[in-house]
Amino acid sequence: MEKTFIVSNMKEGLQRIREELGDEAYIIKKEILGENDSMLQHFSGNKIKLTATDQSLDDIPKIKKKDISVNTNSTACFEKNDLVSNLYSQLDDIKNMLSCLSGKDNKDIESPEDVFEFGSKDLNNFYRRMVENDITEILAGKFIHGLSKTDVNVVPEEHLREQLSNLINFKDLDTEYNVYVFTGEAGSGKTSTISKLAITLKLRYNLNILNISFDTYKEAGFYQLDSHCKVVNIKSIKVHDSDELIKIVEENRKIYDLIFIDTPGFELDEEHSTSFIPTELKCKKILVLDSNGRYRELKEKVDFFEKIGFDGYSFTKIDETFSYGNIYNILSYNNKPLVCFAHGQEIPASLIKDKEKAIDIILKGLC
Ligand SMILES: Nc1nc2c(ncn2[C@@H]2O[C@H](COP(=O)(O)OP(=O)(O)O)[C@@H](O)[C@H]2O)c(=O)[nH]1
Ligand SMILES: [Mg+2]
Repeated sequence: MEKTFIVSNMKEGLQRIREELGDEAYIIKKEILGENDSMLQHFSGNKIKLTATDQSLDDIPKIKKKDISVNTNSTACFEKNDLVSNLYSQLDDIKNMLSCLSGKDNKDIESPEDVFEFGSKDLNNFYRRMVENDITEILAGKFIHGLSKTDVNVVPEEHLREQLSNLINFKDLDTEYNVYVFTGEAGSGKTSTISKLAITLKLRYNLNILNISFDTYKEAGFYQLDSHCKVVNIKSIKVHDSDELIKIVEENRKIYDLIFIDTPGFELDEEHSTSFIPTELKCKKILVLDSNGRYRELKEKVDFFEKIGFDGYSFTKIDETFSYGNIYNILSYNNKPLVCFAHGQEIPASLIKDKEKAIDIILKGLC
């Protein structure tokens, strides 16, 4: 038999149910009478409507056994089960309320699994690995979407290798344009990179290289450059202002295969830094970026040096970074190529000038 009771509280309800339906009775429905059911009203003494039955458990399809595995002899447990299910429904209300407040319908919030649940498990896992290695969710998502659109048999690592291959261009630097300015923040590794690069190219291709130090802030910068490079007969000279720089470059442009120009370490808050390299100087500019740091910070640096304009990146301190994803993020940010990178303090050994080796190192850090 099923019966409805209108009571003031659960204690009264349980007592009446036991009296009328016996000790084996169960509550199958509970409603708080009044306005909408809210937590506040639950505790404010509104009337409660209880529907109970003395049928056996197996005959009650709506109620899961585990939810009401106690009988009315145990009043405390009876109330607890009821309260728990009530709390769950209150939690649902709160969740809905919060999503309304945030202006989003729950259904619109997609987790990575939802986005790619139509793809393979491998793709999902690869996406996660990319994100765990600090590749932005947007770029990782684009990558996986691109992959799922192309060929189902493409291995994600290979696709990433191909993409990196398009983002890295080490060749340009060796030949075509022969005046290179290295710019970047103080301590990013400009002077070390020039030393490594000049010595490597001299030893590997016997190129005729001139270094010009335009580091008017740090006297030691010139000696740092000169002391390493003179060992392999690379000349380094120091200039003191833009006019002298332009004069020396023009005098030597045709004599040397390559001219590398070292600059002072700019600070991002120094607006004058952006006009430091004379615009009339025909050169290519390499932004030297310390690969440590968060993507947002790196992007800020890139935006700052974009005011001067630059043609490619040299990442340094790869040996100290845990965040290889940022290299991918930055290279994808404005599609400027990576022209070389350094993974240690050793001069010249820690410079990577071999494209495949560079890709191997980045992939290893990412996958
Ligand atoms: N671990 C590590 N240290 C580096 C790397 N490149 C440069 N450094 C160190 O970073 C510091 C600043 O380098 P420096 O070339 O003087 O930077 P600059 O101020 O931009 O010219 C020095 O102590 C370098 O030895 C690198 O790839 N890895
Ligand atoms: Mg320096």
